[in-house]
Amino acid sequence: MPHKLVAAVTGTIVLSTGAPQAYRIANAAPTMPRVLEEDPSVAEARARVAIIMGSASDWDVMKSAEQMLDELGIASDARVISAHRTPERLTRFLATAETDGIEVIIAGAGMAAHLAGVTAAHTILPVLGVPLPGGELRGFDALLATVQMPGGIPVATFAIGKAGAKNAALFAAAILARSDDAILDRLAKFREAQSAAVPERPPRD
Ligand code: AIR
Repeated sequence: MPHKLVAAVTGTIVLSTGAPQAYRIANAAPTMPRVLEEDPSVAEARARVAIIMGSASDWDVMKSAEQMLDELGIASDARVISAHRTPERLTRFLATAETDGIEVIIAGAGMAAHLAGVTAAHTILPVLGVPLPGGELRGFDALLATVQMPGGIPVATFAIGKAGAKNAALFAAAILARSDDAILDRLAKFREAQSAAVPERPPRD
């Protein structure tokens, strides 16, 4: 059954840093083209999910999280924050994240990936860790660094790379959907569309 497009909007939000950030709500059906139109009425919308990553070089993978959240109509805020190279930026961000309206943090890093763990140490917001294939070990190092948290400070750890970034976004949506029926509805539609897009039989030449 074909899926209806859900109307989409775009606008601008000002985050706590004062930096304007693009804000999009797209259709929930992933196979459908997006419909975007200006709607100043959403200008007050604030990011509910933060996407942080250890390096700008991680963006090619971590943008999969932003894209998935966009498809589900969830505003997000993406930042480069390194637990090692910019530790003060991390503590500054975490000091106000919750009061700024952030409800879930997705943290992606490669190599000695301490970002998700250190983030979880500073907040009781749910932290979703995405190990990234940035180094010689192609993400196995980051996977172990992210998943092997000592008891008491949890990080929900996802697959290495783009699949992990996408699933972290879906998991963030599932968390928000517990208290947001609109997101619950879009998540259900996403699952439906995903199932409908799987062919019954393999392609033959
Ligand atoms: N990284 C940056 N600071 C701490 C860590 N673990 C990670 C980044 C990236 C990798 O180191 O998340 O995946 C390589 O970063 P770069 O900037 O050298 O490309």
